[in-house]
Amino acid sequence: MSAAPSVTRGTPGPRSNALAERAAKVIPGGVNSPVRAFRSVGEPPLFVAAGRGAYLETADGAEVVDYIGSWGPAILGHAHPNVVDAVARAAARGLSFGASTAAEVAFAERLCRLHPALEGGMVRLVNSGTEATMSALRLARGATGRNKIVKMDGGYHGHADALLAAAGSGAATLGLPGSAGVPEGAVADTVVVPYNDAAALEDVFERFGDEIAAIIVEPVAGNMGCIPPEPGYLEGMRSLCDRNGAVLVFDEVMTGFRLALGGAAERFGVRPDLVCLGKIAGGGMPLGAYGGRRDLMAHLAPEGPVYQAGTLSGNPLAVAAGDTTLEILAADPPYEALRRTTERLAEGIETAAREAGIAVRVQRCESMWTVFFTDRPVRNYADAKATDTDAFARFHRAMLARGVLLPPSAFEACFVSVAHGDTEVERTLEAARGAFTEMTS
Ligand code: HOZ
Repeated sequence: MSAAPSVTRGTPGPRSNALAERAAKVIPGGVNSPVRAFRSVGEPPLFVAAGRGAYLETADGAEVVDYIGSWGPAILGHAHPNVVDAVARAAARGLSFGASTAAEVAFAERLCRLHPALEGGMVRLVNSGTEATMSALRLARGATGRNKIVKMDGGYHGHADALLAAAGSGAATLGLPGSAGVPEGAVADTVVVPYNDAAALEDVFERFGDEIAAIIVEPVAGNMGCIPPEPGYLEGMRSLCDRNGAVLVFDEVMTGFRLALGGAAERFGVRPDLVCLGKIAGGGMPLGAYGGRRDLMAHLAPEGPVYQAGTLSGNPLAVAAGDTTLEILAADPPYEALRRTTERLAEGIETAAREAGIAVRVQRCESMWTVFFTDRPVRNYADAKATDTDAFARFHRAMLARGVLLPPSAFEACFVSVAHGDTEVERTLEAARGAFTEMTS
Protein backbone atom coordinates (compact mmCIF):
# COMPACT_ATOMS: atom_id res chain seq x y z
CA MET A 1 0.00 0.00 0.00
CA SER A 2 1.46 3.36 -0.98
CA ALA A 3 1.90 6.29 1.40
CA ALA A 4 -0.02 8.53 -1.02
CA PRO A 5 -3.22 6.67 -1.80
CA SER A 6 -4.93 7.07 -5.15
CA VAL A 7 -8.55 6.22 -4.29
CA THR A 8 -9.49 8.02 -1.11
CA ARG A 9 -13.27 7.86 -0.94
CA GLY A 10 -13.77 5.35 1.86
CA THR A 11 -17.57 5.29 1.85
CA PRO A 12 -18.62 1.65 1.48
CA GLY A 13 -19.15 0.92 -2.22
CA PRO A 14 -20.52 -1.99 -4.25
CA ARG A 15 -18.09 -4.66 -3.04
CA SER A 16 -18.43 -3.73 0.62
CA ASN A 17 -22.22 -3.60 0.25
CA ALA A 18 -22.34 -7.00 -1.45
CA LEU A 19 -20.29 -8.46 1.42
CA ALA A 20 -22.62 -6.80 3.93
CA GLU A 21 -25.58 -8.42 2.23
CA ARG A 22 -23.98 -11.87 2.35
CA ALA A 23 -22.84 -11.34 5.94
CA ALA A 24 -26.31 -10.34 7.11
CA LYS A 25 -27.59 -13.77 6.06
CA VAL A 26 -25.12 -15.77 8.15
CA ILE A 27 -23.81 -13.47 10.90
CA PRO A 28 -26.18 -11.66 13.31
CA GLY A 29 -26.38 -8.04 12.18
CA GLY A 30 -23.77 -8.95 9.57
CA VAL A 31 -20.95 -8.35 12.06
CA ASN A 32 -18.98 -10.20 14.71
CA SER A 33 -18.97 -7.25 17.09
CA PRO A 34 -21.85 -4.75 17.19
CA VAL A 35 -20.03 -1.41 16.71
CA ARG A 36 -18.71 -2.66 13.37
CA ALA A 37 -22.23 -2.44 11.95
CA PHE A 38 -21.72 1.36 11.66
CA ARG A 39 -25.41 1.78 12.55
CA SER A 40 -25.05 4.84 14.75
CA VAL A 41 -23.31 6.72 11.95
CA GLY A 42 -25.94 5.74 9.40
CA GLU A 43 -23.63 3.86 7.04
CA PRO A 44 -23.44 0.23 6.00
CA PRO A 45 -20.53 -1.70 7.54
CA LEU A 46 -17.13 -1.13 6.00
CA PHE A 47 -15.24 -4.20 4.85
CA VAL A 48 -11.47 -4.18 5.04
CA ALA A 49 -9.19 -5.97 2.57
CA ALA A 50 -5.82 -5.18 4.17
CA GLY A 51 -3.95 -2.80 6.43
CA ARG A 52 -0.49 -1.32 6.26
CA GLY A 53 0.96 1.41 8.44
CA ALA A 54 -1.62 4.12 9.06
CA TYR A 55 -3.84 2.97 6.19
CA LEU A 56 -6.57 0.45 5.60
CA GLU A 57 -7.44 -0.77 2.15
CA THR A 58 -11.20 -1.17 1.89
CA ALA A 59 -12.95 -3.94 -0.01
CA ASP A 60 -13.71 -1.30 -2.66
CA GLY A 61 -10.05 -0.50 -3.14
CA ALA A 62 -9.87 2.81 -1.29
CA GLU A 63 -6.98 3.57 1.05
CA VAL A 64 -8.20 5.38 4.13
CA VAL A 65 -6.28 6.87 7.04
CA ASP A 66 -7.28 4.65 9.92
CA TYR A 67 -7.92 5.94 13.44
CA ILE A 68 -9.65 2.77 14.68
CA GLY A 69 -6.30 0.98 14.76
CA SER A 70 -8.06 -2.30 15.57
CA TRP A 71 -9.56 -0.42 18.55
CA GLY A 72 -6.13 0.23 19.98
CA PRO A 73 -3.63 -2.56 19.30
CA ALA A 74 -2.13 -1.09 16.12
CA ILE A 75 0.23 1.35 17.87
CA LEU A 76 3.04 0.43 15.43
CA GLY A 77 0.69 0.73 12.45
CA HIS A 78 -0.83 -2.22 10.65
CA ALA A 79 1.29 -5.18 9.58
CA HIS A 80 4.56 -4.03 11.11
CA PRO A 81 7.12 -6.26 9.34
CA ASN A 82 8.89 -7.40 12.52
CA VAL A 83 5.62 -8.37 14.17
CA VAL A 84 4.36 -10.18 11.09
CA ASP A 85 7.68 -11.97 10.79
CA ALA A 86 7.65 -13.03 14.46
CA VAL A 87 4.13 -14.44 14.06
CA ALA A 88 5.11 -16.28 10.86
CA ARG A 89 8.14 -17.79 12.57
CA ALA A 90 6.07 -18.85 15.57
CA ALA A 91 3.41 -20.33 13.27
CA ALA A 92 6.01 -22.45 11.53
CA ARG A 93 6.86 -24.03 14.90
CA GLY A 94 3.25 -24.95 15.65
CA LEU A 95 0.01 -23.06 16.24
CA SER A 96 -1.01 -24.17 19.70
CA PHE A 97 0.17 -26.78 22.16
CA GLY A 98 -2.00 -26.53 25.25
CA ALA A 99 1.28 -26.76 27.15
CA SER A 100 3.81 -24.23 28.39
CA THR A 101 6.51 -22.63 26.23
CA ALA A 102 9.70 -20.66 26.88
CA ALA A 103 8.25 -17.75 24.90
CA GLU A 104 5.36 -17.22 27.28
CA VAL A 105 7.73 -17.13 30.27
CA ALA A 106 9.88 -14.48 28.58
CA PHE A 107 6.74 -12.53 27.67
CA ALA A 108 5.42 -12.66 31.26
CA GLU A 109 8.84 -11.46 32.46
CA ARG A 110 8.70 -8.57 29.99
CA LEU A 111 5.20 -7.61 31.13
CA CYS A 112 6.34 -7.63 34.75
CA ARG A 113 9.32 -5.42 33.87
CA LEU A 114 7.23 -2.88 31.98
CA HIS A 115 4.01 -2.37 33.92
CA PRO A 116 4.25 -0.88 37.43
CA ALA A 117 1.32 -2.97 38.68
CA LEU A 118 3.21 -6.14 37.77
CA GLU A 119 6.54 -5.10 39.23
CA GLY A 120 7.47 -7.74 41.79
CA GLY A 121 4.14 -9.39 41.05
CA MET A 122 2.73 -12.01 38.70
CA VAL A 123 0.70 -12.14 35.52
CA ARG A 124 -1.63 -14.69 33.92
CA LEU A 125 -2.20 -14.79 30.15
CA VAL A 126 -5.69 -15.19 28.72
CA ASN A 127 -7.23 -14.65 25.28
CA SER A 128 -9.04 -11.32 25.41
CA GLY A 129 -9.69 -8.21 27.47
CA THR A 130 -13.09 -9.61 28.44
CA GLU A 131 -11.44 -12.68 29.91
CA ALA A 132 -8.89 -10.54 31.71
CA THR A 133 -11.45 -8.31 33.47
CA MET A 134 -13.81 -11.17 34.26
CA SER A 135 -10.98 -13.21 35.75
CA ALA A 136 -9.48 -10.29 37.67
CA LEU A 137 -12.82 -9.64 39.34
CA ARG A 138 -13.31 -13.30 40.20
CA LEU A 139 -9.86 -13.18 41.77
CA ALA A 140 -10.67 -9.99 43.69
CA ARG A 141 -13.87 -11.57 44.98
CA GLY A 142 -12.15 -14.84 45.84
CA ALA A 143 -9.28 -13.13 47.62
CA THR A 144 -11.40 -10.71 49.66
CA GLY A 145 -14.37 -12.98 50.30
CA ARG A 146 -16.60 -10.07 49.28
CA ASN A 147 -19.09 -9.85 46.42
CA LYS A 148 -19.70 -6.26 45.39
CA ILE A 149 -17.81 -4.61 42.59
CA VAL A 150 -17.92 -0.94 41.69
CA LYS A 151 -17.81 0.15 38.07
CA MET A 152 -18.32 3.46 36.30
CA ASP A 153 -21.39 4.51 34.39
CA GLY A 154 -20.34 4.19 30.73
CA GLY A 155 -17.25 2.18 31.67
CA TYR A 156 -16.78 -0.84 29.43
CA HIS A 157 -14.82 -3.89 30.46
CA GLY A 158 -15.88 -6.42 27.87
CA HIS A 159 -19.02 -8.47 27.82
CA ALA A 160 -18.92 -10.62 30.95
CA ASP A 161 -22.35 -10.72 32.64
CA ALA A 162 -21.44 -8.84 35.82
CA LEU A 163 -20.00 -5.97 33.80
CA LEU A 164 -22.85 -5.42 31.38
CA ALA A 165 -24.47 -2.81 33.59
CA ALA A 166 -24.48 0.79 32.34
CA ALA A 167 -21.75 -0.24 29.90
CA GLY A 168 -20.06 1.95 27.33
CA SER A 169 -18.74 1.06 23.86
CA GLY A 170 -21.23 -0.92 21.74
CA ALA A 171 -23.84 -0.97 24.51
CA ALA A 172 -23.66 2.84 24.67
CA THR A 173 -23.60 3.10 20.88
CA LEU A 174 -26.80 1.07 20.60
CA GLY A 175 -28.38 2.74 23.64
CA LEU A 176 -28.62 -0.53 25.59
CA PRO A 177 -28.59 0.08 29.36
CA GLY A 178 -27.68 -3.56 29.97
CA SER A 179 -28.12 -6.77 28.02
CA ALA A 180 -30.92 -9.27 27.68
CA GLY A 181 -29.74 -12.65 28.86
CA VAL A 182 -27.93 -11.27 31.89
CA PRO A 183 -29.79 -12.57 34.95
CA GLU A 184 -30.61 -9.95 37.58
CA GLY A 185 -28.49 -11.90 40.02
CA ALA A 186 -25.41 -11.51 37.83
CA VAL A 187 -25.46 -7.73 38.21
CA ALA A 188 -27.01 -7.60 41.69
CA ASP A 189 -23.58 -6.96 43.19
CA THR A 190 -22.45 -4.49 40.54
CA VAL A 191 -22.59 -0.94 41.87
CA VAL A 192 -22.47 1.79 39.23
CA VAL A 193 -21.20 5.30 39.90
CA PRO A 194 -20.48 8.22 37.55
CA TYR A 195 -16.88 8.50 36.30
CA ASN A 196 -14.85 11.41 37.66
CA ASP A 197 -17.16 11.73 40.68
CA ALA A 198 -15.07 11.27 43.82
CA ALA A 199 -18.01 12.08 46.11
CA ALA A 200 -20.14 9.31 44.59
CA LEU A 201 -17.37 6.81 45.25
CA GLU A 202 -16.99 7.99 48.86
CA ASP A 203 -20.72 7.59 49.28
CA VAL A 204 -20.74 4.03 47.93
CA PHE A 205 -17.90 3.06 50.29
CA GLU A 206 -19.75 4.73 53.15
CA ARG A 207 -22.73 2.49 52.44
CA PHE A 208 -21.10 -0.79 51.43
CA GLY A 209 -17.44 -0.43 52.47
CA ASP A 210 -16.89 -3.92 53.91
CA GLU A 211 -18.84 -5.63 51.12
CA ILE A 212 -16.85 -4.18 48.24
CA ALA A 213 -14.35 -6.56 46.68
CA ALA A 214 -13.07 -4.20 43.99
CA ILE A 215 -13.32 -1.03 42.00
CA ILE A 216 -12.77 -1.63 38.30
CA VAL A 217 -12.03 1.43 36.20
CA GLU A 218 -10.59 2.43 32.86
CA PRO A 219 -8.14 4.99 34.26
CA VAL A 220 -8.71 7.04 31.12
CA ALA A 221 -12.24 6.27 29.99
CA GLY A 222 -12.14 5.21 26.37
CA ASN A 223 -15.49 3.57 25.80
CA MET A 224 -17.67 6.64 26.33
CA GLY A 225 -15.33 8.59 24.10
CA CYS A 226 -11.99 9.64 25.51
CA ILE A 227 -12.43 11.15 28.99
CA PRO A 228 -9.29 11.67 31.07
CA PRO A 229 -9.47 11.45 34.85
CA GLU A 230 -9.63 14.71 36.77
CA PRO A 231 -6.62 15.53 38.98
CA GLY A 232 -6.72 13.49 42.18
CA TYR A 233 -9.51 11.17 41.03
CA LEU A 234 -7.39 8.03 40.63
CA GLU A 235 -5.39 8.84 43.75
CA GLY A 236 -8.65 9.15 45.69
CA MET A 237 -9.73 5.75 44.43
CA ARG A 238 -6.44 4.26 45.51
CA SER A 239 -6.81 5.57 49.03
CA LEU A 240 -10.47 4.52 49.30
CA CYS A 241 -9.48 0.96 48.39
CA ASP A 242 -6.62 1.03 50.88
CA ARG A 243 -8.83 2.30 53.69
CA ASN A 244 -11.55 -0.27 52.99
CA GLY A 245 -9.56 -3.37 52.04
CA ALA A 246 -10.90 -3.37 48.48
CA VAL A 247 -8.89 -4.31 45.40
CA LEU A 248 -8.21 -1.56 42.87
CA VAL A 249 -8.39 -2.98 39.34
CA PHE A 250 -7.20 -0.83 36.46
CA ASP A 251 -8.66 -1.97 33.18
CA GLU A 252 -5.70 -0.98 31.02
CA VAL A 253 -6.78 -3.04 28.04
CA MET A 254 -6.89 0.21 26.07
CA THR A 255 -4.38 2.36 27.96
CA GLY A 256 -1.71 -0.27 28.66
CA PHE A 257 1.45 0.45 26.61
CA ARG A 258 -0.56 3.22 24.90
CA LEU A 259 -0.27 6.17 27.29
CA ALA A 260 3.25 5.17 28.31
CA LEU A 261 5.20 1.92 28.49
CA GLY A 262 3.81 1.53 31.99
CA GLY A 263 0.33 2.57 30.88
CA ALA A 264 -1.92 4.78 32.98
CA ALA A 265 -0.29 3.54 36.18
CA GLU A 266 2.96 5.17 35.05
CA ARG A 267 1.32 8.17 33.38
CA PHE A 268 -0.70 9.09 36.49
CA GLY A 269 1.59 7.63 39.14
CA VAL A 270 -1.11 5.44 40.69
CA ARG A 271 -0.43 1.75 41.17
CA PRO A 272 -3.46 -0.54 41.14
CA ASP A 273 -3.56 -3.90 42.91
CA LEU A 274 -4.46 -5.66 39.69
CA VAL A 275 -4.18 -4.60 36.07
CA CYS A 276 -5.96 -5.98 33.01
CA LEU A 277 -4.13 -5.82 29.71
CA GLY A 278 -4.93 -6.71 26.11
CA LYS A 279 -4.91 -4.95 22.73
CA ILE A 280 -1.32 -3.64 22.38
CA ALA A 281 -0.10 -6.40 24.72
CA GLY A 282 -1.25 -8.86 22.06
CA GLY A 283 0.28 -6.90 19.18
CA GLY A 284 -2.94 -7.33 17.18
CA MET A 285 -3.47 -11.00 18.05
CA PRO A 286 -6.10 -12.28 20.51
CA LEU A 287 -4.42 -11.98 23.89
CA GLY A 288 -5.31 -10.62 27.30
CA ALA A 289 -3.49 -10.63 30.60
CA TYR A 290 -4.22 -9.83 34.21
CA GLY A 291 -1.89 -9.60 37.10
CA GLY A 292 -0.54 -7.62 39.99
CA ARG A 293 0.14 -8.19 43.67
CA ARG A 294 1.79 -11.53 44.30
CA ASP A 295 -0.35 -12.22 47.41
CA LEU A 296 -3.50 -11.78 45.31
CA MET A 297 -2.27 -13.81 42.36
CA ALA A 298 -1.40 -16.66 44.75
CA HIS A 299 -5.15 -17.27 45.11
CA LEU A 300 -5.29 -18.56 41.52
CA ALA A 301 -5.47 -22.26 40.75
CA PRO A 302 -3.37 -24.38 40.87
CA GLU A 303 -1.84 -22.43 43.81
CA GLY A 304 -5.15 -21.41 45.30
CA PRO A 305 -8.92 -21.89 45.05
CA VAL A 306 -9.84 -19.27 42.40
CA TYR A 307 -10.28 -21.13 39.13
CA GLN A 308 -9.50 -19.79 35.68
CA ALA A 309 -8.17 -21.68 32.66
CA GLY A 310 -7.93 -21.69 28.87
CA THR A 311 -6.79 -24.01 26.08
CA LEU A 312 -5.40 -21.13 24.02
CA SER A 313 -4.00 -19.11 26.94
CA GLY A 314 -0.40 -18.16 26.18
CA ASN A 315 -0.93 -19.06 22.54
CA PRO A 316 2.48 -18.95 20.81
CA LEU A 317 1.34 -16.74 17.91
CA ALA A 318 -0.28 -14.18 20.18
CA VAL A 319 2.73 -14.21 22.49
CA ALA A 320 5.08 -13.68 19.51
CA ALA A 321 3.06 -10.69 18.29
CA GLY A 322 2.76 -9.15 21.75
CA ASP A 323 6.35 -9.73 22.75
CA THR A 324 7.74 -8.27 19.52
CA THR A 325 5.46 -5.25 19.76
CA LEU A 326 6.52 -4.54 23.33
CA GLU A 327 10.17 -5.11 22.45
CA ILE A 328 9.92 -2.46 19.71
CA LEU A 329 8.09 -0.02 21.98
CA ALA A 330 10.59 -0.50 24.81
CA ALA A 331 13.63 -0.13 22.53
CA ASP A 332 12.54 3.30 21.33
CA PRO A 333 9.49 4.57 23.22
CA PRO A 334 7.40 6.62 20.77
CA TYR A 335 5.16 8.34 23.31
CA GLU A 336 6.45 11.88 22.90
CA ALA A 337 6.00 11.70 19.12
CA LEU A 338 2.55 10.14 19.47
CA ARG A 339 1.51 12.92 21.84
CA ARG A 340 2.72 15.61 19.41
CA THR A 341 0.88 14.03 16.48
CA THR A 342 -2.31 13.82 18.53
CA GLU A 343 -1.93 17.40 19.67
CA ARG A 344 -1.64 18.60 16.06
CA LEU A 345 -4.71 16.61 15.07
CA ALA A 346 -6.78 17.82 18.03
CA GLU A 347 -5.82 21.46 17.65
CA GLY A 348 -6.26 21.35 13.88
CA ILE A 349 -9.71 19.80 14.12
CA GLU A 350 -10.81 22.31 16.77
CA THR A 351 -9.56 25.18 14.62
CA ALA A 352 -11.35 23.83 11.54
CA ALA A 353 -14.58 23.46 13.54
CA ARG A 354 -14.28 26.96 14.97
CA GLU A 355 -13.75 28.44 11.52
CA ALA A 356 -16.90 26.65 10.37
CA GLY A 357 -18.83 27.86 13.42
CA ILE A 358 -19.36 24.35 14.81
CA ALA A 359 -19.02 23.65 18.52
CA VAL A 360 -16.50 20.87 19.00
CA ARG A 361 -14.20 19.71 21.78
CA VAL A 362 -11.46 17.25 21.02
CA GLN A 363 -10.69 15.46 24.27
CA ARG A 364 -7.44 13.56 24.41
CA CYS A 365 -4.92 11.82 26.57
CA GLU A 366 -1.61 11.00 24.90
CA SER A 367 -2.56 9.19 21.66
CA MET A 368 -6.23 8.58 22.47
CA TRP A 369 -8.75 11.21 21.37
CA THR A 370 -12.41 11.82 20.61
CA VAL A 371 -14.24 14.58 18.76
CA PHE A 372 -17.24 15.54 20.88
CA PHE A 373 -19.84 17.84 19.33
CA THR A 374 -20.41 20.13 22.29
CA ASP A 375 -19.14 23.40 23.71
CA ARG A 376 -18.78 21.95 27.21
CA PRO A 377 -16.19 19.73 28.84
CA VAL A 378 -17.15 16.06 28.84
CA ARG A 379 -16.38 14.63 32.30
CA ASN A 380 -18.53 11.53 32.37
CA TYR A 381 -21.03 9.40 30.48
CA ALA A 382 -23.97 11.74 31.14
CA ASP A 383 -21.98 14.56 29.53
CA ALA A 384 -21.02 12.30 26.61
CA LYS A 385 -24.66 11.35 26.02
CA ALA A 386 -25.61 15.04 26.01
CA THR A 387 -23.30 15.77 23.05
CA ASP A 388 -24.70 16.03 19.52
CA THR A 389 -24.36 12.46 18.27
CA ASP A 390 -26.22 13.24 15.03
CA ALA A 391 -23.56 15.83 14.23
CA PHE A 392 -20.92 13.21 15.00
CA ALA A 393 -22.61 10.81 12.55
CA ARG A 394 -22.61 13.48 9.80
CA PHE A 395 -18.97 14.25 10.53
CA HIS A 396 -18.06 10.57 10.43
CA ARG A 397 -19.69 10.09 7.02
CA ALA A 398 -18.09 13.23 5.63
CA MET A 399 -14.66 12.18 6.89
CA LEU A 400 -14.96 8.68 5.44
CA ALA A 401 -16.02 10.13 2.11
CA ARG A 402 -12.74 12.09 2.26
CA GLY A 403 -10.64 9.04 3.10
CA VAL A 404 -10.42 9.22 6.89
CA LEU A 405 -11.86 6.45 9.02
CA LEU A 406 -12.90 7.33 12.57
CA PRO A 407 -14.46 4.82 14.98
CA PRO A 408 -18.13 4.57 13.94
CA SER A 409 -19.55 5.78 17.26
CA ALA A 410 -19.59 9.00 19.27
CA PHE A 411 -18.70 6.85 22.31
CA GLU A 412 -15.36 5.46 21.22
CA ALA A 413 -11.78 6.71 21.13
CA CYS A 414 -9.56 7.31 18.10
CA PHE A 415 -6.01 5.93 18.20
CA VAL A 416 -2.86 7.37 16.67
CA SER A 417 -0.01 5.08 15.65
CA VAL A 418 3.66 5.69 14.99
CA ALA A 419 2.82 5.34 11.29
CA HIS A 420 0.65 8.48 11.38
CA GLY A 421 3.02 11.18 10.12
CA ASP A 422 2.78 14.61 8.53
CA THR A 423 1.08 13.31 5.38
CA GLU A 424 -1.67 11.62 7.39
CA VAL A 425 -2.14 14.59 9.72
CA GLU A 426 -2.42 16.98 6.77
CA ARG A 427 -4.82 14.71 4.99
CA THR A 428 -6.96 14.37 8.14
CA LEU A 429 -7.08 18.11 8.71
CA GLU A 430 -7.93 18.80 5.09
CA ALA A 431 -10.72 16.23 5.36
CA ALA A 432 -11.95 17.84 8.59
CA ARG A 433 -12.07 21.29 6.96
CA GLY A 434 -14.08 19.83 4.09
CA ALA A 435 -16.35 17.88 6.42
CA PHE A 436 -17.18 20.86 8.63
CA THR A 437 -17.85 23.02 5.57
CA GLU A 438 -20.17 20.34 4.20
CA MET A 439 -21.98 20.18 7.55
CA THR A 440 -22.75 23.89 7.46
CA SER A 441 -23.86 24.09 3.85
N1 HOZ B 1 -15.72 -2.94 21.94
C1 HOZ B 1 -14.80 -2.45 20.98
C2 HOZ B 1 -14.62 -1.01 21.05
N2 HOZ B 1 -14.35 -0.45 22.31
C3 HOZ B 1 -15.21 -2.83 19.59
C4 HOZ B 1 -14.57 -4.07 19.18
C5 HOZ B 1 -14.75 -4.42 17.70
O1 HOZ B 1 -15.83 -4.21 17.17
O2 HOZ B 1 -13.82 -4.92 17.11
